[in-house]
Amino acid sequence: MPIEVRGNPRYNGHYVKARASPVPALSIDSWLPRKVQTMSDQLKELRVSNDAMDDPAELQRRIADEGYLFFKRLQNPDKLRSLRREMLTVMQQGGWLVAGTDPVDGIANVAAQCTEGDLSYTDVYHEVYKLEAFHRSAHEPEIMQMVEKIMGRPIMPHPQKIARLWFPKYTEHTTPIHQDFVHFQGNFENLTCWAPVGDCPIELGGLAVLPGSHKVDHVLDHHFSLGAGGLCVDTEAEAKTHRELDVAWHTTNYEIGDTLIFPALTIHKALPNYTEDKLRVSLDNRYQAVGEPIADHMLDPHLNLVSNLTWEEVYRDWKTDDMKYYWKQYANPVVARDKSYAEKGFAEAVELAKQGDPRAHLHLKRIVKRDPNSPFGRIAQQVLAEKGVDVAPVMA
Ligand SMILES: O=C(O)CCC(=O)C(=O)O
Ligand SMILES: [Fe+2]
Repeated sequence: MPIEVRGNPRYNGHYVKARASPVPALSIDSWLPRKVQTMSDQLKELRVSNDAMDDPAELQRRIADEGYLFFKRLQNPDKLRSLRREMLTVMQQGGWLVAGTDPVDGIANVAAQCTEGDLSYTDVYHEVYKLEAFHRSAHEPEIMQMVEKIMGRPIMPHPQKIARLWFPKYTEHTTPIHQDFVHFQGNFENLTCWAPVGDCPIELGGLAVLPGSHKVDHVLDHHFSLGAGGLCVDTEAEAKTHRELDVAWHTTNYEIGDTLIFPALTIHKALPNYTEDKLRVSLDNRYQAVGEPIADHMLDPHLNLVSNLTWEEVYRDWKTDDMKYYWKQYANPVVARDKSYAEKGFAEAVELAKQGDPRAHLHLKRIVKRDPNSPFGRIAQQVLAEKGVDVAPVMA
């Protein structure tokens, strides 16, 4: 089978080999590239911590040492299955699934491909975002209790919940290597809980972490990336000075209910969705100790700057009130978002676009399409015009 390396490895943040399809069901071993060149090319199994579930001291020791905790079936598979049906039904109504298929199978209409930053993504995502069950899922006792054991003090979920709805055969938009702090901020102790809503074998593109990478103990340089979030760490370059980064990526064939928990400095990425036609659906929510600072944007619905969405719109059809504005009962200091990470990424995209980089062109086109009159949108229009790049269509 031919193997090709896609894109500019310095900026795409994956260093993965695109595979010819169809992709068979894979074990971790069979996913190893034919020629293993560096540790970063290897995939190993996540350590399962179910044995320590009732031992907070051991949980705290492990996460301090390894930078993540992984639990099999931490969450109730039946509740997640029902959430999956609700979410995918909305996606089918939005035209993202092949008409007439069972929504739970998540069979993507590949022609509808889009990602975060596209208006067509938020058109459907924000309908999913209105589901009461989606928000409630982040507050289930099994997660809340686990996060509280790990943090050792009262916690709260961030108001901004996140789902990722990732199309197949769209691998250059895969979430690149990053630390969550650049996106969510607040404080380094915040925890991310990532969980697929449905089984997520490796070829569907689950999350992978670099164990121990949080020990770099600071926010690494992030660069422009076309992938979700738009920012990526060059781990190969960083590993020259940070030996703790010269380790293998750890991931697994996730099953429904499995949950990965990690702090804001742990380096992680998603694997590409190499399936023929399956949407990957997952949740990533953040938790913080009550009383710690929270960045202002985490009080808003996700991607509300791409398309305006208010909590009132989110709540419109909810059957209960107990979860509405729940965070207002906590006195967490609110801090302004540090926009420097996003600004640096944009400046790099502009430089690359001037050099003719097609990924940067695509990124700038997206910005122009969604917000032509914003400061970034105006610069993007100017750079694309100088390069003679047609702003439409956005899709490559
Ligand atoms: O699911 C993804 O693709 C990205 C998730 C992520 O980066 C996170 O959970 O922090
Ligand atoms: Fe992340």
